[in-house]
Amino acid sequence: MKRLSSLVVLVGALSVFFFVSSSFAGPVVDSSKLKGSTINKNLKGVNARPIKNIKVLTCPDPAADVIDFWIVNRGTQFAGTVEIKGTVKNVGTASYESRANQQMAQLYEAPLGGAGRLVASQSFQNLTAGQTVTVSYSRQWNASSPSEGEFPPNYRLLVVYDPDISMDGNAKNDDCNGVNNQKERSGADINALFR
Ligand SMILES: [Ca+2]
Ligand SMILES: [Ca+2]
Repeated sequence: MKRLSSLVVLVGALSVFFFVSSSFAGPVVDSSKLKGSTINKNLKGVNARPIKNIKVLTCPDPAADVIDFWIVNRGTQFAGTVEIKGTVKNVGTASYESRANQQMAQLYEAPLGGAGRLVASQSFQNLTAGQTVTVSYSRQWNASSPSEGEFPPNYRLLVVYDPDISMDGNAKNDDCNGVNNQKERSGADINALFR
């Protein structure tokens, strides 16, 4: 009985196979009209195997996600108080879990051709996947001045870690992608807000 049922399954599987094969065998479309397209004959001889053992990498990945600018208070047409806000986001698929004082979001202001100076920082500790932490800085801005209007500074957002973070015995605070820990945006975009 067991053999019989196996046979039935086998015959069933074979008929599905032949049905599927035959339904692909016929000319579904006129291939001569499909210039440059992938057509059935191109797939002959392709040794398709099922993909096995796909592992999705789950790891915490705090990243310098975005720098936003806006006018807080417009004094005159071209001047006022502006806010520069950096957002650090855990763009990874796992929670970032750490101890206090091991990580920080930093915002730098760098005048054209000059050295950057730290204008704001915000420490954080844990970030679930998708969670954000922000760092903000407000200042006066004059879009018609040489130092801001003509040669606006650059803003740089950084995710900064304690130097020992990869050796502290806690894998949950090991950022799996160091490439996205820095973001830059020109203050020229602040001038654009005043136009
Ligand atoms: Ca660690
Ligand atoms: Ca990162």
